[in-house]
Amino acid sequence: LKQHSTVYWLYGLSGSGKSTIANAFERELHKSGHLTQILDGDNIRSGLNSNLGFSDEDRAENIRRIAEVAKLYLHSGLITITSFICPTRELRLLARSHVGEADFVEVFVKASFETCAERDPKGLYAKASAGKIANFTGKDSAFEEPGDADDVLVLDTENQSVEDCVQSLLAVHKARQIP
Ligand code: GGZ
Repeated sequence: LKQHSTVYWLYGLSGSGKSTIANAFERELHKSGHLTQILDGDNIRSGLNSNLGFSDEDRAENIRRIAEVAKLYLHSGLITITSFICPTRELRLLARSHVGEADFVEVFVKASFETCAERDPKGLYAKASAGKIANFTGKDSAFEEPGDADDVLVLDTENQSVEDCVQSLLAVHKARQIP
């Protein structure tokens, strides 16, 4: 196997651009013949984790299982891209330690709560502000941005295009390939 597998751990607020970037990154990886697997709400929260909600406890269990599944894909040689809010530094550290430091790339998809609320692609921010969603991230459930010391690639979707973000990921990917 030529590719060096990696888990690209994308995280950020709902509406920050995680899925869009994950999908565009995957398309580019496919063009160069790589095998990939995206893990996101559509294939994890709807199935494996359908018994979990959005309490702190459930989010932690959600992330724990995702990290375990990501590790399985990683070890089968697939480039694995995860796309979840993963709201706390503690959860990111937990994911990193489950997957293993050497194969984990932490990617913060950065956009402010206000920007995400303006984009509101699924109408969730409107619902949350009407009090119809409990524990909504950024409103009544915390989101911690990474600290300066964290080993993290920041993709600022308020100031960078999707293409620019994908280029940053591809540069990391290229640097990680065994010559
Ligand atoms: C945040 C919620 C909530 C609450 C449902 N808070 O934009 P989306 O819709 O498709 O992505 C969000 C997704 C968040 O699930 P994660 O598994 O990524 O969260 S975590 O990592 O914190 O466990 C959103 C939807 O689920 N959603 N209720 N209360 N987002």
